[in-house]
Amino acid sequence: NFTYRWDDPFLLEEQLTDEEKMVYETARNYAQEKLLPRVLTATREERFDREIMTELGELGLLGATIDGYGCAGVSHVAYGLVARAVEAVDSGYRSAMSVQSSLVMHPIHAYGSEEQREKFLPKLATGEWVGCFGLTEPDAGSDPGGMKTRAKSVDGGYSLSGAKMWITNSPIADIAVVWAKDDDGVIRGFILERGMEGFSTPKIEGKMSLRASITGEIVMDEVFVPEENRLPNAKGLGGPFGCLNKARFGIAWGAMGAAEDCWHRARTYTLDRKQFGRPLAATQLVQLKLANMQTEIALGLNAALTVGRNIDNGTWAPEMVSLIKRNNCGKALDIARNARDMHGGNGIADEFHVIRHLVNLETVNTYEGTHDVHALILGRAITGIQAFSS
Ligand code: TGC
Ligand code: FAD
Repeated sequence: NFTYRWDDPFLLEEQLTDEEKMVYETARNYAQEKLLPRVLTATREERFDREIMTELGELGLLGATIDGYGCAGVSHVAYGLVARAVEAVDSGYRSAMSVQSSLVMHPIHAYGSEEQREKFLPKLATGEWVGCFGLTEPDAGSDPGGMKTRAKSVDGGYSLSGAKMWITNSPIADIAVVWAKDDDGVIRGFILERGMEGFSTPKIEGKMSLRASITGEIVMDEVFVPEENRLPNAKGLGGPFGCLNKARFGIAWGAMGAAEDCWHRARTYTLDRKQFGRPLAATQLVQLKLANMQTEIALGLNAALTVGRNIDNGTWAPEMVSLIKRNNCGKALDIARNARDMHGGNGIADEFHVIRHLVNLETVNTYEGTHDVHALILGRAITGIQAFSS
């Protein structure tokens, strides 16, 4: 009696709670009705529409896993489903959502004082304030421990100097969670606020990927940051990595959302398009490609669901997240490349969407730990030998 569902072969939907289904439907409807219609011009004009943050906030989609402070308090699986729905439209929009949720609100919630939580979280939850996360530097990307930004102790707080590079949302951010080394060389987290003297966030122009997301630098020239803006409970690289675990988990879902969009578009296109007197979808090569896409998406989504359930149950390790971030981003990139190819010449036109997913996924495969860096994280766990440095 059982009917096979080609678009959900392992019945992922039936493994979700009613609340998770509702969150996914809300995010999906919003993404398809409000984000999709503006993504082409935003990409052409290399523009991020600031109001997207307030729209996401109104729907309760920012910092959604946090309990209280105006946040929804839903499961990590629900958070992953939001990433999947939003990234089905554009990885850049998912970036804006995940930076705010996992890289700004999460550290304030996890490492902040009660005063910091009350001051910042409600405004970040509504999208009234936008945040960014400054870890990467011009000379410290995969190796953030090599950062040069310093937080010198001064009367009443710290003086921050240094530069952060490739920072999502920084040009429009009201606050920045910045990681810097203190006088003892220990990495600490600080909340910088727009208007602080010596704090600027120039935009990076000319990106060929993630053009609907705004990216910039964070330049700090002896910025005075009062003691009350230091995150009291973050010490060492574990602070920023604790945030990255959350964001990488969301990316594993998000990349599958982009892959699904490419797969569905490739299916529709090849069913409609006729060459040699029959639909492209009637050829064995095309069916093989569609079957490969389906297989990787089904496996990737179910792996993400498994890790999400583990996170919600407290039985997880960062390596699980590395495995799905690496796999799902790499597989999504392959799927987007194939979908582009299956669209022929039309595949390079933005109105067919697959080329945009493809170039976006180049970034997604690189940020939050590159594909190869996650292989090394897994390799270290498998062998007990770290292969990052000599
Ligand atoms: P390592 O010796 O491995 O660790 C140093 C300390 O950190 C702890 N730690 C973790 N804690 C929690 N979760 C994790 N995933 C952790 N990984 C490490 C570790 O226990 C240790 O703690 P302690 O107390 O003993 O000091 O550090 P390493 O310097 O050898 O690191 C190597 C490596 C490659 C694993 C790491 O540096 C790495 O993951 N590099 C990738 C960098 C990265 O992901 N950058 C992301 C920047 S943010 C971004 O891209 C946002 S894009 C957002 C968007 O737009 O969506
Ligand atoms: P590198 O570390 O220089 O790596 C270059 C190449 O060398 C890669 O292929 C890498 O895999 C390889 N490599 C590095 N080390 C090793 C090794 N030991 N063994 C073998 N191969 C190695 N960062 C933030 O802090 N906040 C943000 O909001 C943010 N947003 C971003 C948005 C965009 C659009 C982009 C492109 C990046 C963003 N990043 C952000 C930065 C991102 O996390 C880094 O680009 C990423 O971590 C890689 O660092 P890198 O660019 O310096 O490359």
